[in-house]
Amino acid sequence: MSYFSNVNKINYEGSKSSNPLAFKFYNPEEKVGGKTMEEILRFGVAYWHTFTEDLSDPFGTGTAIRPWDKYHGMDRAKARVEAAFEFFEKLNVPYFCFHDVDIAPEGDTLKESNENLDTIVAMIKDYMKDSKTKLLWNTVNNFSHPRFVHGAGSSNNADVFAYAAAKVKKGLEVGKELGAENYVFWGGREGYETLLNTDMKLEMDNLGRFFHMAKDYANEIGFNAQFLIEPKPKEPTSHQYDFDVASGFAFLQNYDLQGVFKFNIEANHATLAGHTFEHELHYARINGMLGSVDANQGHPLLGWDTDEFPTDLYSTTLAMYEILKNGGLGSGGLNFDAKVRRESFTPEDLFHAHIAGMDSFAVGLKVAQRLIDDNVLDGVVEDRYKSFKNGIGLEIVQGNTDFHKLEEYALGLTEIKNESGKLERIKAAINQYLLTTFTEE
Ligand code: XUL
Ligand code: CO
Repeated sequence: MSYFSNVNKINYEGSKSSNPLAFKFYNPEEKVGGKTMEEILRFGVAYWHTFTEDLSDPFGTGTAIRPWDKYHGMDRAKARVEAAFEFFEKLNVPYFCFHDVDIAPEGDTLKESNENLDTIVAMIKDYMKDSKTKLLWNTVNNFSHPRFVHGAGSSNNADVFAYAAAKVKKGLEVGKELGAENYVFWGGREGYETLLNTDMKLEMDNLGRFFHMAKDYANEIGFNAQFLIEPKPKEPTSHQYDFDVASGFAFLQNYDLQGVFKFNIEANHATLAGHTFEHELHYARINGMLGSVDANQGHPLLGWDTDEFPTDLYSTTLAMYEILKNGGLGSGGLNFDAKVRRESFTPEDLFHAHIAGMDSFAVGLKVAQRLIDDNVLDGVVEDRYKSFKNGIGLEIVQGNTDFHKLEEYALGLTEIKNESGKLERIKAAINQYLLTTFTEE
């Protein structure tokens, strides 16, 4: 049975192709800076947005036409697995990601939910034997069900804390069973609405305990995946505990978890926090904490998590710049935590959307590699900070000075000369690289 019978395998046809079902820029075998695009970009499909999502919004019901929706319950879950592996194969993606409830429906009891999961996980494992597509990461949904109304690991209700722990325990077992390369914790409802009824210290201490127990259990069962925290500033709660990389990093240091986690950075979460995507990637990178990426983009005019497919080439370029400077993503990848718009409801739109995202990151990769090869941004930065290369600047960075010496030096200064930051010149250079990288080929 085929779920995407109108679509053949998506091939690279080059920038002149007018075939909507072909890659124009993503050529998996093409080498960029010594590695293939496939090795660097490590694209992943998000199961929830592609196979579970119905495209409903707060004002309207779902519009998605999905051939597997003619089934119900476990039959639909099984049909989704069949559709998913057909999709992975046709799109030629190396990875996928899921939450527990994306792949298998919850039962009436935890035991029944676990049994449903076992059935679907066994089926996925079977499909993975004949597929090149591997599990980038899995996670559990500890936020949708009404039991998580007050949070999970930060709930005021100890029974819910226990239930959430049991779900993560199962999630770690599933990750091990399917060879997940990472395991993700997104805060979900780990945050609060108002301090008027919240013991923030207890909630954060409990979250710290939760993560330690999760790592202990992963070690116990020999599940070596990289643990990732995915920051998000708001939505669903107004104050999420892992607001951004900086606050997440402080949390990890506070609770002695720095060596256990890296960050999974999502573009739309970065912009919701009032940062750029590249700011979050950079903050994680300079602290050795950049683990993986949820590739999407927010709508510039809307203030919520719109999870659009990434098509902004300026953003993918600056993101790929950070990723290349990081030496790649290690066990991480670029997971499309992105959904087609409500009006893009056909099964083919799922291909168009992923092709757009993959091509956009392929462009970003090639432009970023050229910016690095030609030392465009590094040269600018090096020049801008040259005052710390010798004289008093070198003494400051070497720790050889103090306020007495600095005052003495400052008193001797007759003139302070600053130089231009050359911002417009730099932006023009990036535009030049963006526009010429492909026309010159
Ligand atoms: C929510 C979000 C999640 C995580 C995984 O905004 O990004 O889908 O990626 O739980
Ligand atoms: Co995400």
